[in-house]
Amino acid sequence: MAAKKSSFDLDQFLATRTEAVNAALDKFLPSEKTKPATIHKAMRYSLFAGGKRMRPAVLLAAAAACGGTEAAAMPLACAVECIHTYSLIHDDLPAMDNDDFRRGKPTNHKVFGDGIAVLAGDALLTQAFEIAAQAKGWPRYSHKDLILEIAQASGSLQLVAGQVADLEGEGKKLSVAELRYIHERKTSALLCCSVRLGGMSANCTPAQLAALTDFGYHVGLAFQVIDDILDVTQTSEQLGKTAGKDVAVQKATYPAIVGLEKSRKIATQLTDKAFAALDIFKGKAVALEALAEFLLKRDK
Ligand code: GRG
Repeated sequence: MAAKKSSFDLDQFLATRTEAVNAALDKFLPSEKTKPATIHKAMRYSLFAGGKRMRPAVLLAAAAACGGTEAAAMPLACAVECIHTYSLIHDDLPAMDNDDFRRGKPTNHKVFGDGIAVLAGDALLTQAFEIAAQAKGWPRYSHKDLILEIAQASGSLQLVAGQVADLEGEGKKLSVAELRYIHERKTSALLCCSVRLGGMSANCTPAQLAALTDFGYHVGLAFQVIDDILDVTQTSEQLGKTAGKDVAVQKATYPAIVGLEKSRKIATQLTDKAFAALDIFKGKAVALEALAEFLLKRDK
């Protein structure tokens, strides 16, 4: 299945939310001229390099599904994008994936050098918590809950754990279960955290939070399966990053383990599970639904 026909204007949603997130990030971050200028230039270089802003988008869409406001959700949307950008800068370093292109531009370390790129990632990670601390607390979710949510998703049990397993898995034949472990942590954890934070910013009910968790988990897994497929089927120009890298470094991926056709089927099944999780919103989660479909059908 995985085709929910709705009249929701996702292009308009993404364009307006991306503009709003960019404007908010611009306000939260020190200007390029703030001393030491090099680090602020490097942080802004990757942050404003043209990412798809999917984590802020799902966060804002989850807030809307729970009747929240964009203003309340915005600091959290900016925080998750800072964490995501930090992870990409570090992922691209010579000591990790050693990539030259990201978001259609030379990678951070190619422009600023390895040392500044490490520091730009570190500073964005820290910046995320500074921004999140500026979100207001809600009756059901205190500042402590919000900070814990972000710290746990990006720490050594989730995002970093996924990256460790990914690095250690290179050149090895992994099982589907081992690959799932990597995807849950490397990709799904931060996407799921984003969706949950959107709900929390709207003071969502525990039942809504459980549904958002279910949605975020499955959309996050589908996102990485599609990412693996695109690595094989698209060009570097289309992706804005080096295509075919997974095969080159013998990375375990769904296409490598189960083939392209089965991988597409798995991504569709995961997206269907994500759609099913939204039933309790009774039509109020149209933006989330449209995003899940968009992520499944994306070509970059
Ligand atoms: C702690 C040294 C240190 C490093 C951490 C955790 C980590 C580095 C890296 C993991 C990052 C990673 C590559 C995760 C995979 C998730 C993924 C598919 C990212 C691409 O996301 P998109 O397509 O990118 O949303 P854009 O550029 O559009 O934002």
